[in-house]
Amino acid sequence: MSNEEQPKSGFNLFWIYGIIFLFIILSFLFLPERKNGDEISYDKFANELVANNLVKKVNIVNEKLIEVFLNQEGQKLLPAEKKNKTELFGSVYPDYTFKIISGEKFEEFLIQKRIPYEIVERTDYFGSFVSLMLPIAILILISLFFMRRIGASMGGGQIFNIGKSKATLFDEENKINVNFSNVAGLEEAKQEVMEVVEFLKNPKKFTKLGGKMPKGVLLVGPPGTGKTLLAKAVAGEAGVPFFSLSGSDFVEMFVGVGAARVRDLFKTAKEKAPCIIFIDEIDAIGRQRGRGNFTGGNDERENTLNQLLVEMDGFNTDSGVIIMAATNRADILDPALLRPGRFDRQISVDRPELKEREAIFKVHIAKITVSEDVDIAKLAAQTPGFVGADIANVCNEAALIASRKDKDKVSMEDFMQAIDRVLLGLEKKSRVIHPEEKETIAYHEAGHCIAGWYLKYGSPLVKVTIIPRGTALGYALYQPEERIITPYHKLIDEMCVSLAGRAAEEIVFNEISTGALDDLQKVTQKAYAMVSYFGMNEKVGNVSFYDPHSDMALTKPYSDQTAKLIDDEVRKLIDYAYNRVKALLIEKRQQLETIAKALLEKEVLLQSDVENLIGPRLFPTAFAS
Ligand code: NHX
Ligand code: ZN
Repeated sequence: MSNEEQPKSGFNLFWIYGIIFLFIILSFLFLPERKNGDEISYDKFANELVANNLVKKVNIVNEKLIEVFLNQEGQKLLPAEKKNKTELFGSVYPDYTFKIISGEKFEEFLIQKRIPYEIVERTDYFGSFVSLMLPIAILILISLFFMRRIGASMGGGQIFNIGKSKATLFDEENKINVNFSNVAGLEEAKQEVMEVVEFLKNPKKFTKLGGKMPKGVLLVGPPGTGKTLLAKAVAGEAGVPFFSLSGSDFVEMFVGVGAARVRDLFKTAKEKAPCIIFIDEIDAIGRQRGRGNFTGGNDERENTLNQLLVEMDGFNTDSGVIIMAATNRADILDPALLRPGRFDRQISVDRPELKEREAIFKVHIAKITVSEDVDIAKLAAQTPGFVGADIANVCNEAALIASRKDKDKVSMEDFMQAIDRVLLGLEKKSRVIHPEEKETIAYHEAGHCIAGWYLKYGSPLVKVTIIPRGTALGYALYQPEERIITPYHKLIDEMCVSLAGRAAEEIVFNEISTGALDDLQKVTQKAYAMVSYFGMNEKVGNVSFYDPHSDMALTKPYSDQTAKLIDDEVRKLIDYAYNRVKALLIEKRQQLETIAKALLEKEVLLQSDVENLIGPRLFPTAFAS
């Protein structure tokens, strides 16, 4: 209950400050006026009061304010409610006041009229107090406001929590209900982390013989492959507390906070041992020190990293704390993190392969109602390159698509649509496209289709369509092969296929368009990779300038001549591919027309439709899944 009261009291305090502040302002505005008599004009003073001899005396206050005290004659003329109100706390209040510009001139006037006067120097204690306190009060309020904001952003109402770690703790009360049976596909990774589970369950078995267990396990793999899930499953299997946080949680705008949080995290973890600390996205703090640090403003991150290294050195292996961390780029991590005694185990969590995708599909499909026609093997084959998160997304989309159609089961067709959706974005059937543009699009896509069909290393076509989807107005979808290395000739053929859209536009309309942007980007990237990464150019030679650390734009690891050579060779390569595919399309003009016309008519052509239109593909598809 106490943690419920805390923010409340802070809230009240805030309001009390606000009320005091408001009170000061209000009293500043209203109190002085009540003390003084009604304000009159100089004209009334001179022509009515003085002329009729009603003034007893006046005070000249600070040379700018005149306080008028009436004699008994004058008092009689006052309205009833103003009479005899002059005594309050022993002080005499004036009946009238008015302001003047020059005290001296006025004195002359008074002497001339024989009116007694008194020169009063009055310090406005209240006013000066307010003008002194006002800026201070504003400052206090502003800082209070910001501190509350910062405090809130750190999950607590208090500023003092700033050095506390932000880890979420899963333990007996806040249970993890994930174990290895929930993790599909990552068979090898599971095997490796099993060792960690064994250790956490029974540390003595391993330390008895003097062996040391890993302190840190680094899970490396692309986003969405299930690194967090795997770490959770380890904790779930071992039945130990699990601290989960992200590398960016350490990073704050205040100096020293990151390091303090690391210290706090390890202190709390040791109290809960045996346990697992899981740091997601560790690259946020673990990036190599002293690199790309032009501004010099990254000291705070380095301090945090240093503290992490110190803490990992500091506790011995049988303290029972195991750190797991996840990153999608192990190559940019500071080497110090990967030394023995720190993250000395690396487990790669790769994109799932065919069989693994099948297993992942099985896990997700178990949660939805599917019809009998759903072929999990085919789904897995249709989704190369998908990670666990993508597959989860596909299954969810499929269920949503089926519900939208008021079906009671999710069918294979829904899954296929969901795959397109996840791969390419929303279909935009309602987009209005001019018939002339539609024709350009059809020939562009037909070009891609024909090139892939007649080039030896083209990938098998899945479908070609001119229905816009996502950012694309049309697309030819290929079945990527499950290959690990790519031969030179396949890269060339792929470039030709990408350039075929533009080539078709040029051949048919003798005009090119902006639509080829994506295709050209792909081709340029591929060509530069071939020449400067993969040593696939004779003149540049068998060299690779591949460096995952550097941002190429700033530090080119080669001379200007080499840069020029690379640029020239890339151009030659792209020109070659373009001319080659152009020649091919001219040769296959007949088939190009057939496909384009069919596309304009039917909008979508599947592989079988293309086969019926222009005959089967001559080359066997290698690596078909
Ligand atoms: C556009 N997109 O954004 C339209 C919607 C050649 C039939 N203008 O290669 O969709 O044209 O094989 C600024 C200027 C993207 C931003 C021009 C963003 C051009 C896809 C390219 C099909 N299929 N291209 C393809 C496609 C396009 C694009 C742009 C831009 C088209 C082509 C985009
Ligand atoms: Zn294209």
